[in-house]
Amino acid sequence: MTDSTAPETPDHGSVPVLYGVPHSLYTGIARCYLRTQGIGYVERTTAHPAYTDRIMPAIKRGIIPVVETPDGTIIQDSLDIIDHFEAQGVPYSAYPAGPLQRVLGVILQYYGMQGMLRHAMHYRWSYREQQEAFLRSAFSSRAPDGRGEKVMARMSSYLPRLGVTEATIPAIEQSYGEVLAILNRHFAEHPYVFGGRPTIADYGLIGPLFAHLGRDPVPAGIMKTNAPWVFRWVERMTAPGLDAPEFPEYDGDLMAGDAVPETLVPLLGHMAGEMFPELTDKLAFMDALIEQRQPADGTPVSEKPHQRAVGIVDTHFRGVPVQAGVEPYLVYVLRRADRALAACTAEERDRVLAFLGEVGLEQALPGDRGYSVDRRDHVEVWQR
Ligand SMILES: N[C@@H](CCC(=O)N[C@@H](CS)C(=O)NCC(=O)O)C(=O)O
Repeated sequence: MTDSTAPETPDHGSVPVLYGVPHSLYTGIARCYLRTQGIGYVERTTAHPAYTDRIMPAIKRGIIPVVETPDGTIIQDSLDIIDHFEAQGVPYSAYPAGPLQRVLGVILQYYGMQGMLRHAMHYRWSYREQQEAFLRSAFSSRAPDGRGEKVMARMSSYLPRLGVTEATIPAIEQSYGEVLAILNRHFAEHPYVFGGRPTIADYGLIGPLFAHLGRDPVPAGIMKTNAPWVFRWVERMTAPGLDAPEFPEYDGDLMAGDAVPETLVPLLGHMAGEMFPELTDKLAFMDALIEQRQPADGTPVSEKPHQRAVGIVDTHFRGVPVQAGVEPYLVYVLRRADRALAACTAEERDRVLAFLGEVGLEQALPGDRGYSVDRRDHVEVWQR
C-alpha cells in the first residue's frame, strides 16, 4: 500500500546518489573526486525516474552532475559537489594550502573545465563518422526511445558558440597536441599536477581529458599513442583512492614549499597563450552588461536557468578570429583565485603575483570589478 501523503524523500539509503552519465565531462569530475576520497555512492543516469520527478524540479534545468545526499540535500555543479565534501573533511583535500599552488590550481581548473571544453567538444562531434557507433551506444544506452538522438543533436549544436569552426579546428588540434606533449613529460615525473595527490587542478583537467579526450575513439587513440603518461594519469584519476605505485617517493603530499614543478611551467605558458584575449574580452563584455543593466544582488544572470551565455563576443583563439558565448559562470570559477590571493600575507601576494606575471597569467584573476557571480538555488546569479 502506498501512502500518497508521504513526502518525496530520497530512496537510496545511506550513501549519496550521483546523477550523471559515463560520457559526461562534468560528471567525470565529480566521480573522480568521490572515488579518490573513498566516498561510497551510487550512480544513476538521467533516465532514472527520480531525476525527472525530484531532481529536475529542484534544479530547474536538465543538467548533470547532481549529487543527492542521504538527508535529501541536492547539489548541482561539479565545483559545488567538491566543495560540499571538502567542507565535511576528506582524506585528500583538493585545495592546496600553499597560496601559489592554490591560485594556479584555480586557473588550471578553469582552463580544464572551460578552456578545454572547446577541444573536448571538437574531438567528440567533428569526427562523428569515425565515432558514430561509440557515441550512439553512449547516448542511446538504455535511454527512453529517441532521447539519446535528441541529446546528441543538442550537444553537437553547441559547437559554433564554443568557437569550434573550420577556421579554429587546426588551432584546436595543435593545442591538444601541445597539451599532451607537455603533460606527458610532466606525468612521467609526477603522479598528479602538484605532486602526490590530486587537487582542483587535476579535477579541472580530468573533465575534458577523461570523458571526451581520454575515452572517445579518435582523441583517446591520439592520447594513447602520443602521450601514454597522460593516459595513465587519466586511469589514475578514475581509480579509487590514490593510484600511484610508479611513484613510491610520493606519499600523498603535494610538492613541499608551495613549489611549482618545473615540468608544469610550459603548460602555464601554453594556457596564457590561449586564454587571452578571450578571457579579457569576455570580462569586458560582462562589465559593459553590468554597467548597462545594473542588476541587483541575486538577479539570475539569464532569463531561463538553462541559458548559460549572456551574449556572444568577437575574440581570438590562438590568433584566429572566433565568436564565443560569454558565460558568467567563468567568474564563479576564477573568483576563487581572487579569494585565495586575498587570504595571503602581503609577502605571499607579491610572490604569487610575480609568478603569475612571469608566466603571463596575471590577467586570469577577475579582480575588483564591482560585481561577482554566485550560485544560489542551483542557478548563477549576479553578486553585488
Ligand atoms: N558548471 C556545470 C556544468 C555541467 C554541464 O555542463 N553538464 C553537461 C553534461 S557534461 C550537461 O548536463 N549539459 C546539458 C545541456 O547543456 O543541455 C558543472 O560543473 O557541473
